[in-house]
Amino acid sequence: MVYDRNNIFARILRGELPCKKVYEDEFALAFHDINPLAPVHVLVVPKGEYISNVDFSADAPDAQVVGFWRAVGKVAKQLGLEAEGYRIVANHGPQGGQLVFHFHVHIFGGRQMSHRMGNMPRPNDRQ
Ligand code: DGP
Repeated sequence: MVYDRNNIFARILRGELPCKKVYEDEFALAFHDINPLAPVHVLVVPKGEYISNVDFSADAPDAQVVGFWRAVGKVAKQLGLEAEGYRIVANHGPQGGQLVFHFHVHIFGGRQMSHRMGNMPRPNDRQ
């Protein structure tokens, strides 16, 4: 698969599409998910052309990997989620349910998360 420079998150990173930004530094941009699945649902995307964790973890320079994951931690802290807790998720590929093919981490918070993380989809779940 080739990275599509016109995917939605690439366009948000270039400022061509709006987002509700919560954090930005040289390594990452974080913004609210357009379809929140929890009271707090924020996406953190690296600055760079990575499709998923597959190429990000294999190919990104060390400084980018470190900077990105530090940004994820900073965002969760900034959102006030550390005390009560939060969940981070990154989907890869069709069976992972990935919809946008620019690597991103979901941060979920503000409610109790289910322990059934690997459950089968229900009929009315989005595909
Ligand atoms: P994933 O399945 O991990 O690829 O999740 C993609 C997420 O991106 C999904 O939760 C909805 C969100 N999303 C899709 N389009 C937009 C958009 O234009 N703006 C924002 N803020 N989020 C979007």
